[in-house]
Amino acid sequence: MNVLVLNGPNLNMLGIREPGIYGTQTYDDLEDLCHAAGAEAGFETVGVFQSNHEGDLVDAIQEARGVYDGIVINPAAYTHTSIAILDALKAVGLPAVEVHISDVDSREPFRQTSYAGMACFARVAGEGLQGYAHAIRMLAEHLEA
Ligand code: CA2
Repeated sequence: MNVLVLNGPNLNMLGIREPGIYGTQTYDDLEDLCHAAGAEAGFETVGVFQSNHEGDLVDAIQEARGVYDGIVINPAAYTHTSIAILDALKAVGLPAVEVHISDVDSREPFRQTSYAGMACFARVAGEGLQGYAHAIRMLAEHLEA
């Protein structure tokens, strides 16, 4: 089993700004956490990719087909705007889990619409970086069922 973890715009700034919302750990810490959680959950390959560009995320989703068994995705701000990412997730048809570091439902109203979430079988939000480990475990359980 192979999992791809995708991260959207500005998540490379983790640990640098807004620690009150996103914590003090860095993007490198997040990559390490995903590799460890993926191995622990039984994934052979854990791909981790971040981009600030919508099209690059769409490309990564398309290229996951035939390579990965599922996707964990934090589209960041594109969560709330990107029909292109929703369409790409639907097009590849891979099981996907949406993850957010913050509790998006308790923030501004514009964060309460999730297009990408419409193509995901589960969502984890408000658990900080550990939410990625939770999402990876959920994907593993889904694939094993
Ligand atoms: O809570 C999440 O994971 C979000 O996906 C993060 C996005 C935000 O637009 C979503 O509504 C919720 C923002 C990511 C920006 O990350 C930063 C990290 C450190 C400093 C500044 C931004």
